[in-house]
Amino acid sequence: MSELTKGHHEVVVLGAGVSGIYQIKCLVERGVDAIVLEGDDDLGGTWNRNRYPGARFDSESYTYGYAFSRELLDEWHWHERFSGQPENLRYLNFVADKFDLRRHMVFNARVQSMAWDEDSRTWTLQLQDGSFYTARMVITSIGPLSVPTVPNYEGMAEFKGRAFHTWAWPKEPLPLDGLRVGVIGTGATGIQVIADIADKVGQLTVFQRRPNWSKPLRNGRISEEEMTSIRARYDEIFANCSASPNGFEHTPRWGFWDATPQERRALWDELYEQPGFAILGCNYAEIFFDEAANQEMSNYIADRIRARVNDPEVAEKLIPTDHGFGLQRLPLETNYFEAYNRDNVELVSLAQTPIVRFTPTGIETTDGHYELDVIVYATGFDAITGGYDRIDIRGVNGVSLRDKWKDSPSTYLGVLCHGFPNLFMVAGPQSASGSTNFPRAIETGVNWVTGLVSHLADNSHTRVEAQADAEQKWVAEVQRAHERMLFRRSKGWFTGYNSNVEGHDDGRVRYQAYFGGAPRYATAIDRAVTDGYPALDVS
Ligand code: NA7
Repeated sequence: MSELTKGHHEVVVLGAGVSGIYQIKCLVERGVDAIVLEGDDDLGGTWNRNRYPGARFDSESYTYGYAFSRELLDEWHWHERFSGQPENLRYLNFVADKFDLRRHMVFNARVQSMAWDEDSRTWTLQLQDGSFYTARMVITSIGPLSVPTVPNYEGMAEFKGRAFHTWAWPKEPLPLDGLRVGVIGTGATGIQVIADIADKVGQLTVFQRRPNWSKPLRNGRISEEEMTSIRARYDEIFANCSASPNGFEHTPRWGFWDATPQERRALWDELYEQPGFAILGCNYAEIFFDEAANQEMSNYIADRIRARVNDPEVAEKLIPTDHGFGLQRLPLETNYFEAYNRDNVELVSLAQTPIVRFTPTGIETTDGHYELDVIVYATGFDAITGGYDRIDIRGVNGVSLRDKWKDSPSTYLGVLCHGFPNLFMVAGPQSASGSTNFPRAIETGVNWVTGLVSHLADNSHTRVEAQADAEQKWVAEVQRAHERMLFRRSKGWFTGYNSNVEGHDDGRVRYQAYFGGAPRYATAIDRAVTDGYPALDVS
């Protein structure tokens, strides 16, 4: 072994976020020789990085937490229905400490390349510091939203104030009172941060390229008593989540056209008051498939926005016209629209007055110059495939995964990839995780991968690879599920559109996530096991 070789393990897990924490727990409790390599200096992934004000779940906390341990469910008290970043990170640390998982994690260990060696049937992973690990198997739990993207405007480097992406919000306290803050981006992140800081800054300027639909989150505290009744209901909660297409406790209904307009409105009035994604999950399913149904729903939400924003011109700027309600990732908000009623908040529509350049003191649009002390990029991520593209992954015969996925990813069940033996993806492209309540899909994925690792060990196999035609069939299923839904025409990270990533901005769809629903996905991956993994070549 050279001194740069750090060691060999049966399994190396990449990433110590929500997926990696559960994955390493499953492996070590089965006695597998495994470690986690984490690029950051601590565990937590998304919840370690996204420290911007307002960062919180928009899944109900008790549906986001892990389901795997009764003891954990009994011990942990969620204090808010939609818990915030500090508590979420405390939770992940609590889990890691409870199961003594930290000792299996190596921090500041960012993998920059990995190559498959057919003779030894191992992966060699090279870290940024030049050191190496080797592993029989690699499990990637690198997160679907772990590569932030910033715009590329002229003069950005000249700006003299502070500028950072929401994902890199400083760890130390950052007082904003009295400061002139600009936020670029109005996705789920921008909407959370804007609503949170509007009353804390001197002046807030929001640079909006496209508006997003949004509705109230309806957060609230969870008392001891409520938590006791949630604990008593956990089995039911997780069963409900498993049965629903999007992994929440919501049951969709059909019958849009059987109801009268008044009945539809009455339902929407009720759903608008409900917390979380009920407005998607309990709505008429027709709104996702039928343009006229979606238009009526969109008109309803547009009226809600108009009723909340005092200035009618500002209200119109906040109402999307290029996509219908629920046809992009729906952000949830708390007093977001009311923020625009404040005297210290200004909305700049980049569709009407685009950014020309950054200057040392702010941002210049075609309409004028905005003096700023701080610029916040809430400009999103190279979603789902970005984490994979950042690692030079070479499979059989040195083929590059980045090249294979150049136009669109292709996987078997979102877990394996033909030409890349012994590489398993948790919450990977074309799994259900991108389109459902994330941790629910993660647990399904981790359990499946753990089962396969055990199966290989039990049968003394050292190599597994998905067959090419099985992969093609899964890609066809991913495309089928995608094409039947109205959002197939929307921009945004669901469809792989990202103006800040070269090659992802040309309007072509990248089939990045599986939209067939959590139950259908679970059936597909369960069947692979009960049929004895017929689509996998093992030896
Ligand atoms: P999103 O949803 O991808 O939103 C990014 C926002 O930034 C969106 O409003 C973009 O406008 C805007 N954007 C991106 N690039 C630019 C440039 N160059 N100029 C101006 N505006 C720009 O990312 P989020 O972080 O909000 O959410 C990602 C997920 O994280 C979210 O779904 C949660 O699950 C957590 P556009 O709409 O593209 O015109």
